[in-house]
Amino acid sequence: MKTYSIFFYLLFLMAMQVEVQAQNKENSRGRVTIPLEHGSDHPGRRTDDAMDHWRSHGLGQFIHWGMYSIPGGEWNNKTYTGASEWIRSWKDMPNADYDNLYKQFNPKGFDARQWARMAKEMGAGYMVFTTKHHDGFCMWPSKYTDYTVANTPYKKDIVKQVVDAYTAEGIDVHLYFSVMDWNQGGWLYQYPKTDEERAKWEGFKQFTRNQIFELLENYPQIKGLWFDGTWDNSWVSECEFAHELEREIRTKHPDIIIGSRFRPDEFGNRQYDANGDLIGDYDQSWERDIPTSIEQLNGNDWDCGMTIAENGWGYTKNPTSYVKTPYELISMISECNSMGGNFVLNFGPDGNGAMPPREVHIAAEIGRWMKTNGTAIRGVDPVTDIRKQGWGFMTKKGDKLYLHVYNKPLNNVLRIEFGRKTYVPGVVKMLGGMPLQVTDAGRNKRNSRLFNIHLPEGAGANGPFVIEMQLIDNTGENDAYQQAHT
Ligand code: JFZ
Repeated sequence: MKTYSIFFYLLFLMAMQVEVQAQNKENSRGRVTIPLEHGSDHPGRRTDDAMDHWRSHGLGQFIHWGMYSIPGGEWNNKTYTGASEWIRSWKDMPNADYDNLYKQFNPKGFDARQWARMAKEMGAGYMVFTTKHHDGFCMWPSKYTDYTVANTPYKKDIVKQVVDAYTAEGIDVHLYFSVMDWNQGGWLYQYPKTDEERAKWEGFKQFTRNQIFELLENYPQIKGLWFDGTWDNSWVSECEFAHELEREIRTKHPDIIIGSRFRPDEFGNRQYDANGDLIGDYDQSWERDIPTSIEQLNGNDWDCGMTIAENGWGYTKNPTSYVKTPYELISMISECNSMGGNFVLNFGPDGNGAMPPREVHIAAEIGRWMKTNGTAIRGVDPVTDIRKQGWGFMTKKGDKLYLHVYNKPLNNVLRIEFGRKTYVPGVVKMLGGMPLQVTDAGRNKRNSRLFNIHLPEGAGANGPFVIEMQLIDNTGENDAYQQAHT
């Protein structure tokens, strides 16, 4: 009797398995997946021109500018050590003080064309601008709230000036928009429980939708929306609303680029859905962070938003943390691009609209490097068929391989190792400089081809440098090193 029940139980389990498998479907990568209504809309990368163009930028500029730029991380002679754009949530700054800052917002030093020229000089292909951060203040004259630039002494539309100035410089504009809004009474952290909360929340959802469409209506030139403030339970429970809204946005603006932070799937997964497929067009989770290998990206597009200080995106009068050097930031540009990502460096203008001098200096230093080496950053692909080597990072474009050198060998001989039957070097030169001599350095035990690149004496004196190497196909090679018997 007992044996029989175990037998039937096993039979039941097997039947369940068959049932589950019947519901599953194969996704594009051939994995078994569960059916999702609000998961990824396109597992795998987008292949259209707009996305190709975005992918080709390599370097972007982020700008955080808002009412938090007035206190700049300080209030009543006290210094806030958190991110300066979060100062309103600091116990030492009363909300009422923060919420009245707009009455003094009159940035006489603001000149969008000057910012755009600085970004152009730096070598940025696109920029992301904060239209509304968590505080809810709108840098455009929104019809849906009074808490906007229209009600400051300044009055004029800032988003419009930024969009126009950058577009005129040939720099694509993406708009940052925080869904979380500390100024709107309808914003909730938790999913509504009472009728009153439900009514407020429904109102807030419509307000959010209205503002997003207002931005698309006002600034049709924009190329993307960079959403933020979407992590709370209230929004994470709105997979259907958010998905429908994303579809509507895409219908109105078919080329628009939206990252993985906007909407959750029906299980509340963010960035990646329950099947591990990316939600949205690119992975937005590498914030102030760089993957250790390209494998971690699962073939997805990605961006790395980076702060110059340790943390904190808005203007900070006196940074309390380490401030990155131009060298370190340039190295991050190479590193991100070697794994196919865009590096988006953040700037925080002060309450008067002026870029802090230390940030102007950083932009200029990056620009100096990009002028010579930008061809190894813009429009490049990651290198997946040559193993990573200790002197730095690699990118490629067609038959050109770029060697971004950050660790120069002491003997001035840079070794490159190609796998067997892959490539041998053609013409090799320093970007912005002379042709370089290359000599054959034999093979190693794996039959990898080794080459020595002879560096000129002063190489690296002005910072990191890039070697351009023409790749010659060597897949047909048939001689091999005679292995010793061990
Ligand atoms: C958010 C904001 O809170 C912050 O002020 C800034 O605007 C930044 C660009 O975005 O901060 C985040 C958001 C998400 C993560 C980390 C910080 N995240 O997913 O790790």
